[in-house]
Amino acid sequence: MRKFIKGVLNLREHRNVAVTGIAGGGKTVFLTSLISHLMEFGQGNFHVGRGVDITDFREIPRREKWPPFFAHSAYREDLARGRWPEKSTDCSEYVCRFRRSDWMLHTQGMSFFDFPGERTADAAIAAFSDYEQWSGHVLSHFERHHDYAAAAGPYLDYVRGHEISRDRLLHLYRETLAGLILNYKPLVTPSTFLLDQQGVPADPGTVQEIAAERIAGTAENRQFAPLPEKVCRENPGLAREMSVEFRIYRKKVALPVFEKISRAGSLVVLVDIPSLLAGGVGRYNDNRQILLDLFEILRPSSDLGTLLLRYLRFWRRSLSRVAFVAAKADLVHPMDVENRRLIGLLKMMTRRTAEMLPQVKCEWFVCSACHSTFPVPGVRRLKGRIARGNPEREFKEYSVPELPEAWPENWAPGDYPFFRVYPDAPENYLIPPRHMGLDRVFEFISG
Ligand SMILES: Nc1nc2c(ncn2[C@@H]2O[C@H](COP(=O)(O)OP(=O)(O)OP(=O)(O)O)[C@@H](O)[C@H]2O)c(=O)[nH]1
Ligand SMILES: [Mg+2]
Repeated sequence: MRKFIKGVLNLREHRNVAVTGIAGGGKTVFLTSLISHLMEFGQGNFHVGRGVDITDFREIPRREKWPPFFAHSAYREDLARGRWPEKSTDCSEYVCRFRRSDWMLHTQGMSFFDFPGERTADAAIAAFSDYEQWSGHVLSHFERHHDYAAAAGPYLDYVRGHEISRDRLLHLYRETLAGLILNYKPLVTPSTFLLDQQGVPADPGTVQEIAAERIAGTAENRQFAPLPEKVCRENPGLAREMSVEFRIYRKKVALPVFEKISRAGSLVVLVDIPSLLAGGVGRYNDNRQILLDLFEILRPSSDLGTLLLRYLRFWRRSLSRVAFVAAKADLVHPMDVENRRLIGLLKMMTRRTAEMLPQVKCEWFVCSACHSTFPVPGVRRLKGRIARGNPEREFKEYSVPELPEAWPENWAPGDYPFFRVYPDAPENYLIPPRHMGLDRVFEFISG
């Protein structure tokens, strides 16, 4: 009814969409392919509703300076040339408008927000406005998971001691973060340690080299680390200093990203299940914790929600839909899509997260935004331009592991060897990349 009235009054409908997921999860490729399909509607196997037509697609220039423009045509060119877009080093947004034949007189506007996945690790910094609460949250995550012992053990031992020096504390915390990076654990926070504010990532190296190179904050003299309550009580000066740096970081780096996400009407949560299986249980636990932290922000009563309500007069909870998406589904054998193992693993991992927002409509999808493999029928093998040992980038057949029916209790990196492939996209821009399930996700997030 509301849409009909809007249609008769020729009002415009605008939907803000935020695409989230850890670094390398597929956000930029997802958006590049989706925008190509909307732009060249009808040229790719992309269907909306019952024969809905999308016409008059227009890119809308951005008025605001931040975030910068999402460079769709450059990323589309990358795919056409057989390479993946570069990893994102800054936030960006794409705004467009188009007509839908199922919406009588009005047009649909959509904004798509993309950002560097490293920043998802700062969700807890946005969720907790209080430094000690944040400290407790991060330290308990380290303490809860035995596979953190190696990376965080020395730090946890140090903060259990009595003599705490600022420089030693920050040094040991930087070594902890360096250890997480080397173990492919995405929960590196503050995330500027991994990707700084200029978008420069950490160089490869030893724990000591990375810890010496990088900073845990916004500047050399603006660093912070989590402290247990007892240490805060015994070292009030140090705790005060850490709390000040925490708040500066929260304002400068974390809140701009998460404010944008929490203003979205639709959220796409990309989960890269092949890389979680390939990366081991630690990577899975981290990704899950990051999702829980992110949804903590989106809870009506969260600190951020209350903050936004207080400071942004016009702000109101606008999130109405969340699409959980098992991305890069073309890296899994279609047998494990048909037998619903892939979507099963996605639902198991995200069910609790979805329950945190009972007022929001959630759906689960399997998707490959740039489908770059072909199945070998009857056997668990795929054909693709496998990235390993294939300088000519030829199509090769290779084996893929069977998906487990449920998440195993424990597994190590390498137990599920999934491989990266080069993109297989038309060089002709008129024809969007091959996809699977992208149109279903679009239908849901634009609904
Ligand atoms: N096979 C396949 N690989 C994909 C697909 N989408 C992404 N990838 C792979 O995932 C990598 C990361 O994709 P991006 O879209 O850059 O990931 P992102 O989430 O934007 O990463 P950050 O910018 O680092 O946060 C790519 O370089 C590809 O190797 C897909 O649909 N199919
Ligand atoms: Mg990206």
